[in-house]
This record gives sequence, C-alpha cells and structure tokens, in this order.
Amino acid sequence: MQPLEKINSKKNKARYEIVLHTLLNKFEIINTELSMEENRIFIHNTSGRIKNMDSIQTKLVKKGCEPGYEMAMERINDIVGVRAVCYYMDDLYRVADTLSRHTDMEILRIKNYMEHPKKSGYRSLHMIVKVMITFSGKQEWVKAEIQLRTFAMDYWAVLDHQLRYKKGSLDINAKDGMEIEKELLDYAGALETIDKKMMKIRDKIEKI
Ligand code: 0O2
Repeated sequence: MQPLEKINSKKNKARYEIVLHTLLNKFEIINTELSMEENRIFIHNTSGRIKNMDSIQTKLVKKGCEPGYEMAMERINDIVGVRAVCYYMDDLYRVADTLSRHTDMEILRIKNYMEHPKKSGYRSLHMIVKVMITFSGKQEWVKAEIQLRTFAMDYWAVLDHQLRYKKGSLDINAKDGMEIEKELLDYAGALETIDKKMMKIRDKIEKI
C-alpha cells in the first residue's frame, strides 16, 4: 500500500490543478453558450478546491477504509471539487445537460439532492465525473465532483457548513440539538418553496 502522502506529490498537485481549471473553464464556456441561447446569465459564480490530505484521510476513515493512496484514488471522488451557483432550479439541469455533451468528460454518477434532499435538508445537484486532461504529453482521465446549486441552496449549505463546526459540539440526540436540526431542515424546505416560486415568477415575466 502506498502512503496517502503521495497525493501531495508535485505531479499529483499539478494534475489536480489542471482538472480544477479545466472544469472551471467549462463553466465559463457553458455560461457563454447558454446566455447566447437564452439572453440571460445562468451561472452567477463558481468556485473550486483541491481537498487537503487531512480531509481525505478523515473521509477514508469515516468510510471505514485504510487511509492509503490507492484507497483514496478508488473511494474519494471529490479530491477535485467545483461548484457553480445558478439562478433558478431548472438552470441546474440545463447546465448539467450541457456539460454531459462535452466529449472530454464522462458522467459516472449523478446525485440528485434536489429530488431527494439529504436528511439534513441539504439540496444540490452533484455529478461525479471523469475529465480527460493532457498531462506531460499524455492523455489521462481524472475523477472530480461537480456541485450545482441555486443561490438559495448555496445560502443554506454555506450557513449549515459554518454552523456545523458549532453544531459539532452539540449532542444531536439531546433536545436542543434535535430542535436545531429540525429548524435547519424546516428552513431548507422554506428555501425550496422560494426557489420554486422564483421560477414561476421568471416564467410569468418571460410570457409578458
Ligand atoms: P467539503 O468541505 O465540501 O469538501 P460518497 O463518496 O458519495 O459516499 P460524499 O462524497 O460524502 O460520499 O458524497 P455527498 O454527500 O454526495 O457529497 C458530500 C459533499 O456535499 C460535502 O463535501 C459537502 O460539500 C456537501 N454536503 C453534503 N451534505 C451536506 C450537508 O448536510 N450540509 C452541507 N453544508 N453540505 C453538505 P465534504 O467532503 O463534506 O466537504
């Protein structure tokens, strides 16, 4: 078994940087293409990160895996992760569909947390993909995760993520902890309702 530290080799770091930029570039291309077709912008902002070794190790342990290099390659899909925040819920499908037509990318799995939100209330459209890059003169496929969210989904997830550090010390089975989890779930539902209403308003305006 090779040590997990191999993730941080110069070659791997460069490889992941290339994948990150390739995907962020795809978002820009798609935004240009869709705004030409529909006369409006689809993607408001994008971000991306390369997962650090500690997070990879924590995730492997959580999955019950030996924290080695091969295991990370096999089980961790989001070493490279990019996110696009879009305006409306149906924009996420449109962006995903446009991405799926890129021949240098293959969709391995779609996790539709809009249709099936996580029990925390988390909503988003995740795509596990493999991206083809040319690196050191050779073509290779590298796995990555794409997260597509609306503003509302992102707003909830960012606050939830921030609160999570504080929630970490809460006993979610204790009364207070359970109440907080329930409130966050309720607010995720409320934001989903707003997301749907905003889509309706957009359609109404477009008809006028
Ligand atoms: P970070 O900081 O975003 O990197 P799997 O490999 O499919 O078994 P995985 O990768 O945990 O499991 O899959 P999942 O749940 O589809 O995606 C995890 C990512 O989604 C998280 O990444 C978060 O970005 C986001 N996410 C999932 N659930 C929640 C949630 O309840 N609240 C918030 N705020 N975000 C969530 P990481 O690796 O946890 O962290």
